[in-house]
Amino acid sequence: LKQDSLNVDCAHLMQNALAGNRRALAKLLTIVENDEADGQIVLAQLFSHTGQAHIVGITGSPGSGKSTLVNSMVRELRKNDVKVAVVAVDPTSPFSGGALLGDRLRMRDLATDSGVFIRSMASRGDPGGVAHTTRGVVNVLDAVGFPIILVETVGAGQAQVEVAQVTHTVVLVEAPGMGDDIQALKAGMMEIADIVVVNKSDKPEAQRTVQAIRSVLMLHEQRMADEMNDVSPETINSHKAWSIPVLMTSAINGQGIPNLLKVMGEHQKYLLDSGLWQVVQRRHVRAEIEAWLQRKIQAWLQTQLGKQSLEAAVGLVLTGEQSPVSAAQDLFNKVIAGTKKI
Ligand SMILES: Nc1nc2c(ncn2[C@@H]2O[C@H](COP(=O)(O)OP(=O)(O)OP(=O)(O)O)[C@@H](O)[C@H]2O)c(=O)[nH]1
Ligand SMILES: [Mg+2]
Repeated sequence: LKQDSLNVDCAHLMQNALAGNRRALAKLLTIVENDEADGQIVLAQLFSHTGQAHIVGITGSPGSGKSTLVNSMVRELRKNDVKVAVVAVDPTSPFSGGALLGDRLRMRDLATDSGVFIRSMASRGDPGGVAHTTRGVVNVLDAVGFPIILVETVGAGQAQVEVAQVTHTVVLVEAPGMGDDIQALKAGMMEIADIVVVNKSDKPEAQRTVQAIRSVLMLHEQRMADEMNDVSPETINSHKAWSIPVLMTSAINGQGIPNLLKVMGEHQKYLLDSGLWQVVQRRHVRAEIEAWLQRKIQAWLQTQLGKQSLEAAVGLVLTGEQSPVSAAQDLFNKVIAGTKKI
């Protein structure tokens, strides 16, 4: 990826985006999302500017109030003059189109605020998963200087869990009533949560939900203790494990939002002080390299194989001469042997 191989338009977009131009930023993100050759060069060139932002995932049960909460958080951050970017990920459900539109309307008065940038992302069956495309978008937003990036998952699905592969801090949002059978918690969401929020605390059952979640959490406290094993002793300044706080918010009237932001800041500080920040960064970079490698190998394999040899193998399987696994092994051997046109 040569520096000068970026076309002139793209280089201008990048300069303008780095200078704070929002339209240029939006166009740049489209290039990165579409994953064309230019997108890869943009990411390569911007990478040295990344690593500054606190990236926070907002995930949890559908309808628990994530979007309302994000809206409320953005307002509070802007009151304190903190710039913030929001990425809404994976609107694949047939309902989320409407939900997203609703989100946009709610955020309408924020659209003219140059300290806020909101981006909705469609999942497009990326072989590297939702996380891969999201990471590209987040990296660009980090590079252009947003100190906080909120990554909101929409509805239920894989994006909920994958958000942890892109973020430093995961906020799991639950709502009263939903917590009674604590489905989300059982489905492993607790494994990725750093902060649990019981939203809609204006509802009377909220306190009971908080209690139910606290008791489930006791069983998961081991997680951070295990994670500490990945950190070399000399980088650990504090051995105190993070104990997952359960907070109450009412996103519709802004209650508990300043406290949530405060606790997010405390989690960031905890990661930095304990050396876990580097562990997380390392994990992100490793996942990113792996995703690119996977994609490049897949593309290379396709050019090596060609459509005909694959179809020929299908034919052999259908006539009973080979099994799928032996056909795959044969193709693999031929590719490895360096056969150009099989
Ligand atoms: N009573 C009450 N209602 C809330 C609160 N926060 C959100 N809601 C309502 O809950 C509903 C769902 O809110 P959303 O913010 O769209 O929830 P979401 O989690 O983003 O939903 P999906 O994106 O579809 O998963 C809306 O009708 C909100 O007005 C709250 O604090 N209290
Ligand atoms: Mg939403």
